Amino acid sequence: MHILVTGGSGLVGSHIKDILTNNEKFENIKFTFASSKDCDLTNRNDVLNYFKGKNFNAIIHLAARVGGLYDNMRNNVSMFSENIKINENILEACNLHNIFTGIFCLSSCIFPANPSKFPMDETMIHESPPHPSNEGYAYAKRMLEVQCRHYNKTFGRKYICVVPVNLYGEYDNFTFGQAHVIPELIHRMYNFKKETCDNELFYAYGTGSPLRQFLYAGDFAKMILNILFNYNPGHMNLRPVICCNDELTIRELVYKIAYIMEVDLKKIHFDSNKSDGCMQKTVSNEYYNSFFPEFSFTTLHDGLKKTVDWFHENYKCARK
Ligand code: NAP
Ligand code: GFB
Repeated sequence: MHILVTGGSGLVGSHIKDILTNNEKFENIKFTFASSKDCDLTNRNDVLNYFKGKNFNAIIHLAARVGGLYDNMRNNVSMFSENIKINENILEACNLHNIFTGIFCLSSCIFPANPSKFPMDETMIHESPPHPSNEGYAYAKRMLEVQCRHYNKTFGRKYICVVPVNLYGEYDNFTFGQAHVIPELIHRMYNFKKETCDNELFYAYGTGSPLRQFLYAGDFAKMILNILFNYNPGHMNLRPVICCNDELTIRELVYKIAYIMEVDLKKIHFDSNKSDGCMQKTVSNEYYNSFFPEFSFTTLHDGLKKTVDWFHENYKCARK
């Protein structure tokens, strides 16, 4: 079996690589981890040429133009354009090469901004418009769900959409202005501790009131492999599978990270002039749990500690 992992150099792809390293369960399976250096997935001809002769049997499609709230607010055009091209090119190539099985990534931020109920479940993705801050990314990902559903129906494929909440972990993107909340706070607090004098204050963005669920990327990587190798949709339709963990406010998150990084909590303030984004996007893990009830999640404290330690140890090579 030969599996293509697009987005192989990113946060989730790197965690999948870690799981596979020295893991005899997968020793008879070939994995190809591709990044934009191997093929620009927005370019249809590049993609069709890349697939030629590779004999991929399955795909874990992670590649995407990804960013935090503020990156999305500034770049809705490229978020839509790049992601819609990437997904269309990948699906065309997969179908052309008769790749029967695939895992495709959506995100909990594509759900309705004002849903009929919380927690949201996988049947609600298209219920009403997503949050305006990330319309570009959200609609591109919603089309991925539509495309997968119709490839399954028309060509008998097993393309499964997985829907993680906010992900974080080692190998994340810590770049100011692009990063999601956890890596950006870690990077900002790292600099704050290094560069400021005693009476300076640290400003987290927004009011701190929004609720978020966070999933350690190492857990998500395990979930993807579980679904790819152990999920039997023969018993159920190929509904998207939501992968989530506990929920907390941004304020609670900021204090957790500050505690781990030994930043004085009294110095922490919130800049309410900066957007909060979506106030709540709570989703339910029920469907995933019905398949894998024994799955145990990494606690947020342990996941944050691993990420902070990794950032300190890999500061030179981290994406920042
Ligand atoms: P990431 O760390 O930003 O990595 C993105 C990956 O996509 C990189 O390997 C990148 O390659 C590749 N890529 C981007 N544009 C490309 C292009 N034009 N051609 C080829 N490859 C390209 O992303 P991630 O956090 O691992 O996300 C993985 C998946 O999870 C994505 O589909 C994302 O939408 C989804 N997701 C992420 C989060 C989150 O909080 N991170 C939450 C929900 C869903 P280079 O390294 O060469 O640029
Ligand atoms: O992860 P994040 O940037 O994106 O989180 P979303 C933004 C939330 O964290 C907002 C607060 O409520 C911000 O006010 N926050 C506080 C900060 N301090 C900071 C900081 O230093 N940096 C950042 N970035 N936020 C994204 C979607 O929404 O969710 C994407 O826009 C993506 O499309 C991602 O899917 C998973 O969770 O708001």
